[in-house]
Amino acid sequence: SKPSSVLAFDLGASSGRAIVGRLDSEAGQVTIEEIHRFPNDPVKVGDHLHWDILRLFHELKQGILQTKQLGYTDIESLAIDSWAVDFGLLSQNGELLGNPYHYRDHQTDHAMDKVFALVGREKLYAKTGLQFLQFNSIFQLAAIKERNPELLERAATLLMIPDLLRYFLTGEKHSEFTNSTTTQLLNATTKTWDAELLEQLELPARLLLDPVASGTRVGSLTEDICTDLDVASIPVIAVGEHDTASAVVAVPALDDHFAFLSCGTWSLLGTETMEPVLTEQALAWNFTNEGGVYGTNRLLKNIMGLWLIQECKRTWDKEGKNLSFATLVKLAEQAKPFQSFIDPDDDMFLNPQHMPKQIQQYCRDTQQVVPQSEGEIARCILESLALKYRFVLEWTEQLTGVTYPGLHIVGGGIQNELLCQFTASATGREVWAGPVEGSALGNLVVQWIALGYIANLREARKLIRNSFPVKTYIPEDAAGWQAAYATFCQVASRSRMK
Ligand code: LFR
Repeated sequence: SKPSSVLAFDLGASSGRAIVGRLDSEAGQVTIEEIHRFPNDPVKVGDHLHWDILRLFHELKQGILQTKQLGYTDIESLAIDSWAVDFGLLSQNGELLGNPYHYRDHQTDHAMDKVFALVGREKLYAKTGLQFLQFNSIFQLAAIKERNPELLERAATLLMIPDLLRYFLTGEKHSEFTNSTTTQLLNATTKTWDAELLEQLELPARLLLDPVASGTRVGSLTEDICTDLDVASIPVIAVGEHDTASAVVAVPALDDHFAFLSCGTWSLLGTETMEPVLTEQALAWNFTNEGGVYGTNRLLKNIMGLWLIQECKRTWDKEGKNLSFATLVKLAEQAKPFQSFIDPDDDMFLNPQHMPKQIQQYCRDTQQVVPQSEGEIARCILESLALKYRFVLEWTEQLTGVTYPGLHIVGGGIQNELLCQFTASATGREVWAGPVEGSALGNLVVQWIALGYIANLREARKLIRNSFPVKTYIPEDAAGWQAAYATFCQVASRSRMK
């Protein structure tokens, strides 16, 4: 039988890409080709930070066009995944009301406490199982309700970012399940919108559509788009539209129990379970339970991730330094080890004006050596991330009672080999790095499951394992990293490790 081709759009917080996957079922092999890559620059206007959603839609159409121009005329379906929690609001007649807010917008800086006063922290966790992050959709909605109530009054429908783009492509409105779980409005037990919660927060229930399961066909390209791009209509599938859900689909694990790190702008570290873990300990450690595809649950914590270094680079670029990521990593490698550490997840790093100064401030506040050069700052970030990975990995083990012999890392972050090596050394375990296109691959294989080419999740992971390289990193300098970990924990507890 001839190979099957499908198209994945994977949108990250700094760039997006269109990737065609080809599945040769007989050979048990997948190959991928990147068709189109585009920046995703947020736009600040007035006091607020927004996504440039119409530009993203334009880029999706460019991706479809490129696919055709490269000679792929046999695309069987397409699907979108993106970061979570953000959404657009539609009017009664289906038009977009305003530009979606960026989850790093400061409108939610004080929103959590107000919601806790109305609902209660424990109650909210018991219902939703979601970690408290100030940007969860629930807090964004509470902030909008307070600041800009007319917007909510006019809104008829809420669609998460991939739901919204999919609606622009197909004209159909659907909420996809995995991404719905990141709103903190979905009940983790019943898997339906929590009516009581909506009532307590006086949020209109009409906004929310019953979630469809990941792996459902949800329309096809509109006639208008087909005419415009001169392509035949393509079926559209709702995959695990939360990029982290798709990334974990692509973890090439053969075991039922495994630890993963999805490494990109964010670092998401945890494990897959069959049920949400809603214990007191999970609440105290602020672990999340996010919905996965095919009945799976992701027990994990968000770690600030490569954002720290991306933001430093952006600041240095503005100052005219123009250092590539590769150069920064090289400078970090040459810098002196174990000088100073940060807790990557301190609130002060969520969206500061000037990341390098913010990191120096943290070191000053905690009476450490203050890193000066770009290399010293980059080293401080990478070592601190690796140490935080150990911390969260050990908490994950305590919650599940499972010992993980190694850590799978997927996503663009594995291109940073220094970080992979630091992670192996800090955790004292093997690191298995690959594949690099985690989310896009997870997106592709769920399309093939939906189309009937792959039997299930387990088979999909086997296929990925057979098709893409995995690089192993072995721990080094156990004593040095053990001492560093002790210092890191001390420093971070001084600033209330989160
Ligand atoms: C990763 C991610 C995380 C989510 C954060 C914000 O790209 O989707 O899972 O917590 O972005 O949406």
